[in-house]
Amino acid sequence: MASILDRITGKLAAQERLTREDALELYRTNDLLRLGRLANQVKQRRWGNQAHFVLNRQINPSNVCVLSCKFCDFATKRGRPNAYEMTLEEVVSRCDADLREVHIVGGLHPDWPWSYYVEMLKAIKARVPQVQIKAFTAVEIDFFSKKFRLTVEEVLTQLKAAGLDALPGGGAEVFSERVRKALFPFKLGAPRWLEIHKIAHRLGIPTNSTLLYGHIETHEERVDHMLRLRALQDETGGFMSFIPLAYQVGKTRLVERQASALEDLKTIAIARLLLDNIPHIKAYWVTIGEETASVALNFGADDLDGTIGEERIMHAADAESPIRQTRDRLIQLIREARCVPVERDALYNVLQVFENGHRLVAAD
Ligand code: V47
Repeated sequence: MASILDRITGKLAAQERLTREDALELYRTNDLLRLGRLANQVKQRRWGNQAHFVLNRQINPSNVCVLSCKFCDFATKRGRPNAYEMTLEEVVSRCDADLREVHIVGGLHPDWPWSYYVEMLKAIKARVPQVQIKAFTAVEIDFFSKKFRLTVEEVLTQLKAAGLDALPGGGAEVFSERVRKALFPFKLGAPRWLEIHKIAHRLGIPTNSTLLYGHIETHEERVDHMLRLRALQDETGGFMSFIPLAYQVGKTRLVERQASALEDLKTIAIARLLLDNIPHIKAYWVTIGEETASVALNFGADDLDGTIGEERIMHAADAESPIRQTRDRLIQLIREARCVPVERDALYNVLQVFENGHRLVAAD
């Protein structure tokens, strides 16, 4: 009898779409290397040997949040010793001219006015006009809409006019009502997260997508999550990338230990095979570590994210990756994976290709 991997090989050759059952069977396979090879073939067809990275910096303006999600070590309440709030000047001062992307996400702050967010984007664009701004998850957009009595369209239109280039993929967690009720009952659910991304796509704002895995979710819930993203992408085509985020145990300790490298690689490979309409699969080194991220470049991933600069959400949960990662280190990791480093911007425009130690292509 043909193995699942024989069957999937046939399906890929015939350009047939993978089903829910296919993906679940792939999670059950022990043949990790053959699964990785299949996913890598799909990656190669799209991107050849190239692997992307971006010079970026994360800015988390405040960890004060009205929510208390059970997986999150980052959020806190005002007045607690670890609470912090950045002024606009503090946010803007972190935007260096050599960056290509700033990635801004924060807690749902109970008191900040709408003008704080709009002025933040305007001030960043005034200081570093060439830096693209990827800011505010669907959770924040939903919060702004309710708090400031604006429609989602109005929120996004005003942010876009102020300088927003893209939305990050955070806040999706797992699209399972069971998991939502158990871990983040006061956070928006799947229909609203998907609706906000759909509106963003309609307004010409590209977005990313994520999955938080390695806690109490099942393989079925992971696969269903990916299939809902695939269905929306069929409608809009607005997702740039999918980023599986490995849950960091930290102090929330929903499980004893982080998902294994084997689970990380399987999830990345299955995502590449199932999400046939999402261009990029990101191996986010902050959560899975540099080594697994580098291996993942031969298991379906084509992107390592970026230099990050200063990341607080995962590091609040004790992520072990070093907090600063230089461009040279990313290039080295990509080369060790026998891939060609490609520097991109937030929207995946190619800026430079580093072939054989040399820069080959420079964008205008
Ligand atoms: O939504 C929170 C997750 C997300 C933990 O769009 C945790 O390019 C693991 O979405 N362990 C925010 N994950 C980060 C995010 C992201 C990261 C990198 C790139 C992009 C992109 C988006 O972080 C949250 C939540 O799902 N998160 N706590 C934790 N303990």
